[in-house]
Order: sequence, then structure tokens, then C-alpha cells
Amino acid sequence: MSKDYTQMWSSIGLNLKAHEGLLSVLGDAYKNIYLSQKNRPRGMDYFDFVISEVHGLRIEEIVGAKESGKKVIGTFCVYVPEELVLAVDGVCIGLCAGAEVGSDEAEKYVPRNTCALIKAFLGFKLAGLCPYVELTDLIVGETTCDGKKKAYEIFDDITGKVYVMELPNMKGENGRKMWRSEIKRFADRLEALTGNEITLEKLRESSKLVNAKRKALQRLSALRAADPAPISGLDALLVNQVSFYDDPVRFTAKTNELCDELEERIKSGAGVAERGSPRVLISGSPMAIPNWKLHAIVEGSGATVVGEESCVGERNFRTLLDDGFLSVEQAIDNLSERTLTVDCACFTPNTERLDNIKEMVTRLNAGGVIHYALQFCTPYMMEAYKAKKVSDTIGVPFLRIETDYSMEDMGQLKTRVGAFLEMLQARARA
Ligand code: BJ8
Repeated sequence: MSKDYTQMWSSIGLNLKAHEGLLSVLGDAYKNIYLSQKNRPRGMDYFDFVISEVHGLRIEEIVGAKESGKKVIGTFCVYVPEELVLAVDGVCIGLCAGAEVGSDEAEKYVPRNTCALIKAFLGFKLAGLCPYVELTDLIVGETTCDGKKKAYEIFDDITGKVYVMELPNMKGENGRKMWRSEIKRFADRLEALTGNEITLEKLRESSKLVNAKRKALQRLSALRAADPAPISGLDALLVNQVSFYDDPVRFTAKTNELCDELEERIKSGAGVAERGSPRVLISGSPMAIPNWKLHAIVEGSGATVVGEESCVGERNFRTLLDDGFLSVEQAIDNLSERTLTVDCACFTPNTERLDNIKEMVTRLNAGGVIHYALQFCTPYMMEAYKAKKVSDTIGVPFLRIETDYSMEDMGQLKTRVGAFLEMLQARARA
């Protein structure tokens, strides 16, 4: 941290002692997992800095934004359109948590067999450890999986700030109609909260900004197709995780700078691994910050993660918003259509996701797919069956992993991932 933020954390209402412990554990984990990597691009310095200040400078910025009258909107899902939040001059922050924190407290509210992501967002709040949640004026939930849907009721009891968008389960005509009306209802809610009108001009501005962020992330993703990959999967995952917290304009500029450097690396044949070493696509449940567990295991075993078929990955930025709208109504139509291109396993059927796995394996030259589902994440655990089927049809080895945020299964995971990578290497030699 660049300075002492104790006063700020105290005024936000954090549990200072527990918070100090959390920062120290996170700092150590970051040092071990990230800073020990060899041959990192210089452009990662910025992202290292963001992480070192994730509860410092960024929180100070958000406090400043609130003092200037802006509202802070917390979200948990990529179906919630950031463009609308920015169109009312709001600050949009992803609230998903990726560490096992406050689980005992969380389990007083939800069953033990609840996915780690849900337990973590409850746990962080209950333990007084999340400055972002404390600073929100509105927390937006959505009717995706059953776990989240019910957890939002509890989270509203605890915070009194939850607003839920009703997402359909199917993408037919009725579902589309309903979702469009939900986007409109959300726009109305934001106007009422902020007192700012959502105008065509504001929507044009915010769409340009969010599309630019998506383009930068698309660019980063495309560069990972090179062999050797110019950036580790861990670093690329971090950039994706930071995209949910950072100021969008600054984030886009820094990601594009990083991509400029990666282009140079590719031209000179530089990368993070030996040419021809195993390359893996990870597909499944999102990995919220600081969930680096699987990437660390895969890359610690000598392979490179070249893509994330995930919401903290391509599902978040694959489709741009059609920003050729001529009215606010048309913009709402386009926002609704764009979000419905997201291929979450909460939908049925969800064939787009299978096509996207195929497309990513090919484009990124992945030699294998590791399907990652958080334990008790029924939608992704179930969909692993179809993901395997599609990997089989294209002849790509598939490993199915179910895990949580704890470190208890590290040994077992290392063994399974190691055996899988050996198999990929043997295939490459044959
Ligand atoms: S669009 S993936 S961000 S819902 S891991 S809480 S699904 S039981 S996070 Fe998600 Fe939106 Fe879908 Fe993406 Fe439930 Fe699974 Fe837990 Fe999950």
C-alpha cells in the first residue's frame, strides 16, 4: 500500500483486525503466485499496482466519487449492463469474491453445500472485510442459478440494498421480451436512484467506453493464440479480474499498452514458455479475485493456460454492443440482445457455449480442455457432460475438475492435472 488507509477503512466500517490479517494473507499469496513468475511483461506492473491498492487507492477513488455525488452500483453477473450504470454517471463494481473468508459465518445463513462464490460474498460482508460492498448504494442481483437467487434474499436482509433483475431460463421470444422489460426496469431504477436521466447522448458515450474495454480484452485474448504465448494464463486472468473493479477508461488504456508490448514479444518470438509446450483452455465457473488456484497448478506444472471460457474471461467480452442505436428505446433493445448472447449454463438449452468451446480450442491452439466447476455449482457441473462431448468430437482431451476455494485438495489436483498434462505431451510427441 502506498499509504496508511486505516482511517478510511475504519470510517467505512471494516473489521480492522480481520482486515489486516486478510491483506497480509493476500499479499503473501500474490508474492508466491504472481511475483515469482519469470519473464513477465513489463505492462503487468500496472496490474500488480492495482492489486496492491485494491483496498487502498481504488477505494479512496470510490469514496471520492461518492463525495462528488456519484452512486456506486455493485453487481455479480455479466448480464447486468454496465452501460446503464455509466449512463447515470454511476460507478460499476463487480462484487464476486474468490477467497474462503467468513465461511463459518456464511454457513449460519446458507447450507454448507452452497458454492464457494456465494459463501464468499456473504462471508466477506459478514466478516466486515469488503469495502466495496460497504460503499455500494445498490447491489444488483439476478435470477441466474438457484443458489444466487436465494442468497440475494438473505443478502438483502443483511444489507438492505439488493435489487434483483429477473433473467429468463430460455432465450425464446417470451424470454427475450421479459428480459428487455427487465433492462428497462433497471434503467428506471437507476434514474430514480441517481436523479440522472438516461439520454441518447449518455448511452452513446457509455457504450463507446464499455465497447472499448471489451475490445482491449478481445485483443489480449487474441494475442494468447501465439506459440509461445506472450503472457501467462495467470497474468491474463488477473487482467480479466481487474476489469471488474478498475476505472474503465484507465483500465482500457493500460490493457492496450500491455497488448502493444505483447505484440512486440510475439514478433521477436518471446513468450512465457517453450514453444510447443502444453496449452490448455479452462472452461466453466467464473474465477473471482483472488481465485488463482487452478491456473497456478496448471502453470506450476509446466503448461500455459491460453484462454478462459468463463465470465471472468471471454464470456464477458465476446460480443460488442451494437452501438448504432438512434433512440434510448433502441439502445435498450440492443443492450437486451447483447446480454442474451452470453452463454451461461443457467440457460437451457445452452448450445452456444459448446460452439464457443470449440471455437476457442481451435483459435487458441489449445491441446486440452480443463472443465472447472465450483463444487455445488449445479449448472456448470451438469454442463460438463456436454462440454466433454464437444471436446470428444474435436478430439481434444478433457479433464473435469470440481473444487472450491480451500487449499485442502491442492495435492490431489496437482496429481490429476500433472497426469493430464503428461497425456497432452505424449499426444504431441506421437
Ligand atoms: S453469467 S456464470 S456471472 S450467473 S458458481 S453462483 S452459477 S452456483 S456465477 Fe455467473 Fe452470471 Fe452465469 Fe456468469 Fe451459481 Fe455456479 Fe456459484 Fe455462479
